[in-house]
Amino acid sequence: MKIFSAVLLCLFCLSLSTQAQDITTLEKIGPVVSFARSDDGVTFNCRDNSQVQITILASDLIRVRASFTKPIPAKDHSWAIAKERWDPPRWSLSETPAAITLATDEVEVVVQRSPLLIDFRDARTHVSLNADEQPMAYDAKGLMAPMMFDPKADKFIASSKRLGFDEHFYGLGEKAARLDKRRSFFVNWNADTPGYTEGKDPIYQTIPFYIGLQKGAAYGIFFDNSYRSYFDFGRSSQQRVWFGAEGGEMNYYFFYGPSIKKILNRYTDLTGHMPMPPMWALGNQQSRWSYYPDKMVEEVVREYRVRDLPLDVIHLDIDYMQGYRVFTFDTKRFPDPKGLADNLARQGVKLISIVDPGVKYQPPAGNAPTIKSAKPELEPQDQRYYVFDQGVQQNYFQHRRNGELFIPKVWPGDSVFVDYTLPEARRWWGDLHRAYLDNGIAGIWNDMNEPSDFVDQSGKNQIDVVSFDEGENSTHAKNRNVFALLESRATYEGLERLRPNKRPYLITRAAYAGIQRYSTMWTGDTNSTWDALALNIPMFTTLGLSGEPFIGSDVGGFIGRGNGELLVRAYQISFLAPFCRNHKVIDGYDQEPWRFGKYYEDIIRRYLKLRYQLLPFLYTTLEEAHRSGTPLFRPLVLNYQDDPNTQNLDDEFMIGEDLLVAPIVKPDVTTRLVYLPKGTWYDYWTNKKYTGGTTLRFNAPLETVPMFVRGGAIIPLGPEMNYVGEKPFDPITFAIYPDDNGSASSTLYEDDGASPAYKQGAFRRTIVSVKRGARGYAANISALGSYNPGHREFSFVIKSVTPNKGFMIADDGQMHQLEIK
Ligand code: MIG
Repeated sequence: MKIFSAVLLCLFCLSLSTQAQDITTLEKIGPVVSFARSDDGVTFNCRDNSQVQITILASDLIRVRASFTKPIPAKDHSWAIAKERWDPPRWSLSETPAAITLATDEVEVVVQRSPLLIDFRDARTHVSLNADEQPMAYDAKGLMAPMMFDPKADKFIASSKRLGFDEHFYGLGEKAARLDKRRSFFVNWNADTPGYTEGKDPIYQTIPFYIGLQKGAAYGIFFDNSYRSYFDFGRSSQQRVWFGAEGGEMNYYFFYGPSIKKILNRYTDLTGHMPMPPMWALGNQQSRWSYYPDKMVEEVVREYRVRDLPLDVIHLDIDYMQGYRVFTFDTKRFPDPKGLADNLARQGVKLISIVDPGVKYQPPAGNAPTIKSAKPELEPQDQRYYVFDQGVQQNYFQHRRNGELFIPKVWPGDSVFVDYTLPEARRWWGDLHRAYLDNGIAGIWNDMNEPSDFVDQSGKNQIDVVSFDEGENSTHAKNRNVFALLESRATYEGLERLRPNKRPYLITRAAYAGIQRYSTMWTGDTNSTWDALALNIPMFTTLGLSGEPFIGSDVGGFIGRGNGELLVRAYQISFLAPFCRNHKVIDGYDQEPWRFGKYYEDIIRRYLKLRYQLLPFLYTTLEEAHRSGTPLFRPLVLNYQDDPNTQNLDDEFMIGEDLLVAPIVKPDVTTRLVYLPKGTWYDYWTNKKYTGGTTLRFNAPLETVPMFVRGGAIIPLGPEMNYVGEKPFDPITFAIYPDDNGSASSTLYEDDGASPAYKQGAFRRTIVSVKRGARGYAANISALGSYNPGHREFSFVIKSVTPNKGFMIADDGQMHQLEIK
């Protein structure tokens, strides 16, 4: 009997979950009965009173909105969108009895009337790029209710696309998954998932944006919906890709490439460009849960300096606070935070502090007087906690539907969360950061902002939590996934207001699309295992393909005990990641670079030093990410999308266009196969030339990560240094790797590295190109932009197995033509 009911139960569960994902059972949108044209698109009226709106934002960017059995609402708001007004390009409308077609110079949107099916085609070839497999659908009968977070909040909606036989999928932000998402299924629901392993889903972030690639042509889809969302890239059917959400609008943007870079560029225009962080953010960082008291922080920094290891940043994790009260310092552990910061600054090191969203729930004790101090963060808070007091007085904290204060449990115990959808609450939260800036803190690290809740990590404890949401007073079914985005926004805007001449630097764990406007990110609580290390590569490249260029992972892994070999191999990936920070859990074995002995430390030092030498190259590549959305840390498919060998290649990566790295992600391995795309490649260590388009075996003893430079590239390098600002970038060495015609070129981007003046053109872009002639190499140098980097020497070295002397000139920002013999 018991067994029988268990079997029954299992069958029931099975049918529930398969049914839950079977979107073919949903109600389909009705056929088109009429349509109306406007300046920038067409609104279709359907037989079931549904409406579909197709808006042309640019010739390669089309928006689709659908509203089921009712008109499209007038309200149109998204926290993700940075650019709302677009100048519609030229486009035309035509119709046949069967279909209505909107055509730009690049894309044709063919809307079949009955059933209503949308087909995006290349306007020149008329080849279909992405076509509906069934009409857009909604859950009229509540079939999806059993799997929904809050079936009362709204109705499930879905869009279904034909799956190409050789179609590949990239993106979706932070996923514990491989690069090519073909035949996989994902859920987006920001979740605190310590120790996640490959396949764990969802984890911390929601970026409902993906790129499809078939036969070298790419398109993108951004499903801008913050409800819990689903993406099925042909997992449950060989015909179908679908995406859906547990409420909100069917609202997506279609991007046409055909290049992935062009899609990322548009996606970045739409959801925002990453601002340049201060240059020191590219320096090496060290963290621990938690370094305290102040003496311990100083000791770690001293150790770095004594050992001649580069370091720019050290982090203060949650134990710097008074009983986990954000915007306070525990003055027993840190009696003089400003003094500590000044002391570290003299050694070239910045302090970053963690800030969690959970504000300790602390009604004032008795009639304790309010703290009257210009620096309440340094006063005892045990009777009254100024942040809680202010938030309650101004009604900035979230409430439950029944009007009660929402009291989740996080590090301070009973806590409250700010309603960041309220503009004045965001301003207040941002302004509170004075408490950090006044005490010498240089950057803010936002953790726990899924938001994590110890009562229940699924979010069920938050089901009736209401946010203002522009007057909608909606619940967490809609708002959970944008909580971190809005917290980051509040923080970023606060730092900008408080210190207008410095670039804010934020790090976040959770996110929604658009996060890059405010914050950089790291991949949360990884394990100190080889499997977790291997995941670094597809996770970093995937984040880059999802509009998040400034990324990294706890170097060496967060949870568990690492070892010297693992740590070295981890640095051999992260020394080129924008965010390079070693971090460790509270009860983990120490993991600073020297902890496993001199042999490992010496190798790590070499890679950290190389990172600093590569700063001119990394910074130039980062600026490209800022400007164009093309990330620094790239999968090969981004640079070689026509090469089918790169479609699922995710144990190699590239930095920018020019550097290819093939790390070792297994213990005891000292050789590996490396795929080199077509062209000429130079082994970075030996300058030996290889012809690409093939897979070759290379040696990779622990000292060596296989690394290659593209023939035709010039890599700008600076002097060795132990922190940003220790020395000027003088000389700059242009390492020249000629292609088979003897040509090479590159750009060097420079600005002041600290202020927002670059936004007004205060940068210098130096363009160097080299060509082999009869008498040697001729170099052309020219420069653009108003920034004056001061005097420095330019040195040129032609890379080859036979050493050459190269030569040097003084850079005066003028045009030069030189000969290198
Ligand atoms: O519940 O602040 O991911 O980096 O050290 C754990 C303590 C809270 C999780 C973060 C981790 C950080 C830790 N935090």
